[in-house]
Amino acid sequence: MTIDPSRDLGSADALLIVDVQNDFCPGGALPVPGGDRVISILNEWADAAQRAGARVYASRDWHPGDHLSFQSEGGPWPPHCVQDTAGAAFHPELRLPESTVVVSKGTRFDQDQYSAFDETGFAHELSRKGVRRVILGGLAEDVCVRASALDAVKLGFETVLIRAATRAITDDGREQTERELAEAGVAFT
Ligand code: VGL
Ligand code: ZN
Repeated sequence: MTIDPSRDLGSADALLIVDVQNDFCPGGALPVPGGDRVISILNEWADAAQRAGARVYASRDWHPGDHLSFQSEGGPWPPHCVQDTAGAAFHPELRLPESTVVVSKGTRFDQDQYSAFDETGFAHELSRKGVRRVILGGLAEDVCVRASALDAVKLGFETVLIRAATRAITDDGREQTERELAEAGVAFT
């Protein structure tokens, strides 16, 4: 599937920019290889979305300082995206339209939230705004992009991953994720 962002977007579309935060980019606490390479592409999509009347959402990983997903607490990850730190800020080159709505996740004390839909009310927001198609990109393809895309299809949204605008933590993760997403009904552009 090919979506031309300058022609094919409309008010029933939402662009979801997943976790383009300093900690997931080179130099950050949990860097995704090439993570900053997604930024210029997402900037173009965000511009086009705004011009077309499509909604723009940006999710962020937003953890309490001693989150249970951190290795120090027995979790799988180094400390990252701690609320109100520089690492948790959106990458400075990411240009979000003023109307962008932020979806915070990873705030729960009792379990991690990889998906932007996981107990955030996000699906409700999209439905309320008449959104039928979710177009997404960002970081990391094999973690939070994966979980968000799987939830989006499961919730009945037409779901499209901008393949050039996402990067995985591992090459294996990328392959496995793309196979899984395709099987689930996620389209790629
Ligand atoms: C993520 C690992 C831990 C992500 C969040 O945004 O992909 N990955 N927390
Ligand atoms: Zn996290």
